[in-house]
Amino acid sequence: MGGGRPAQHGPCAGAGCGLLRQAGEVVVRAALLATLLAGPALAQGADRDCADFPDWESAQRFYLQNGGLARDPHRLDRDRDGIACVSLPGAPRR
Ligand SMILES: [Ca+2]
Repeated sequence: MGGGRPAQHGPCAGAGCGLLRQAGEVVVRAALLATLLAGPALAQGADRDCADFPDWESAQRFYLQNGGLARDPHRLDRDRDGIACVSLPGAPRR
């Protein structure tokens, strides 16, 4: 018996097989790229930005409903002063 290494005598030994494998890699890379590009777009439904709110009050309400300063999963309060989206109309002046 010749050990546990089976010889590689498949039908895919010529240049045509190499091309086929190359095409397969391109498809895999394209799919990977599509996933990377689609990722942020898909996440847009979940993540909210200040630009998603018509005014400061609705942004602030959403921010407080989502944990406020303690959590702020949407990063609406970047400077962490408890006031979300100061750039929106209706935001309190400091
Ligand atoms: Ca703030």
